[in-house]
Amino acid sequence: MSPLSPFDLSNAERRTTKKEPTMMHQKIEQLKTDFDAELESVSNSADLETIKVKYLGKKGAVQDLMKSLKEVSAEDRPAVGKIINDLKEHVALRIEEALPRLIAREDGDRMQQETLDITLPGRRRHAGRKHVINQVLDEIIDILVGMGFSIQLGPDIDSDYYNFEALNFAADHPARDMQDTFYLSPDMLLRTHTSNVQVRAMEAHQPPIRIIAPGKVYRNETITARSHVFFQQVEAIYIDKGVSFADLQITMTEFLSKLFHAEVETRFRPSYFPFVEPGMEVDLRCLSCQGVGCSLCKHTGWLEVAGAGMVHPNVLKHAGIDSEAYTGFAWGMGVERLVLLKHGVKDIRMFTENDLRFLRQFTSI
Ligand code: 2NL
Repeated sequence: MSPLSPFDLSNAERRTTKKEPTMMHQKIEQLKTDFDAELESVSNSADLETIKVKYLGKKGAVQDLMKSLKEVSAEDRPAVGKIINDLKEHVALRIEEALPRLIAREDGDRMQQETLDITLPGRRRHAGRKHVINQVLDEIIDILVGMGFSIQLGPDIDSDYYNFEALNFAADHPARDMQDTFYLSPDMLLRTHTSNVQVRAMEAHQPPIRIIAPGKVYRNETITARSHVFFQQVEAIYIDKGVSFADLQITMTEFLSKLFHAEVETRFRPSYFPFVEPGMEVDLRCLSCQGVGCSLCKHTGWLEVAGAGMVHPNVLKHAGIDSEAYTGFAWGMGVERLVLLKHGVKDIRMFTENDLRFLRQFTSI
């Protein structure tokens, strides 16, 4: 483009009103210097955003320059326009570079202040599960309910009458002794078996009666690997016309086969309990050695699993049931003992020590 002629008045006139390119250059240069200085001192991403708006916004400094471009002579306009565009690009690029740097610094600052270390690996939450005693107890209940028994519950604290008297315990029976029973008062005690539940059931209903009484029982004994001061018991009672000892044997054997998922062999050994006549200890052919002899069965070939017998006529009479018309069988078994056998646990104390390493070995069913 030819330089303006001094004689071209209209052009000369225009020149006086138009901005000098050098003036624009200076202005652009100044803006760039200001921007660089401001960017240098910016310390957070919020301030950076303010700067961005100030320079690149619709009403920002760069846009102002663009607007004033129309005051530059047509011949200088493209060159000046390019410089403004270069400035715009420079500003945009520097802001783009600065942003991740500032964010990283802010994150770093926050990490310094945080007492919570989010880089630590998470802690696994363990879902609770049923205690192994309750797992087996529930299995026992399911089997017996399936065989026609219904569940009955009663008090842990009961009177001498329901725990002993109604069950044909002689006044001087050793189980009444302070050594075996936790007395709360001369008449009240912690039940030593769940037979107190059965007594109430017999008082309340005439036969046929076919119930099980699961629950905690308490005995004042020395705590060892095989006995504890409290344990879970499941008692069963079946009273009707013509209930026989054979019914007891077959019901018990069927129940144990279901519990141990095998065809078990049982043995009924005469024993004494005041509330039954005859009384029996029920043995199970050793699950571990099948009777050959091992440490589990102490080389006897048999495992003791329950006490049982035919309900004593005195017990029936006490509860108001005609002992001439009706007979019944009953049994009582300790749940812990069955769990020892089912899972090969060596020490009954493990069940109440709440050692999660022990308890977690038994997955819920
Ligand atoms: C044992 C022995 C047994 C019973 C419990 C019973 C209940 C009533 C009448 C007659 Cl109401 N008998 N229960 C019978 C024999 C044995 O338990 O050593 N259990 C852990």
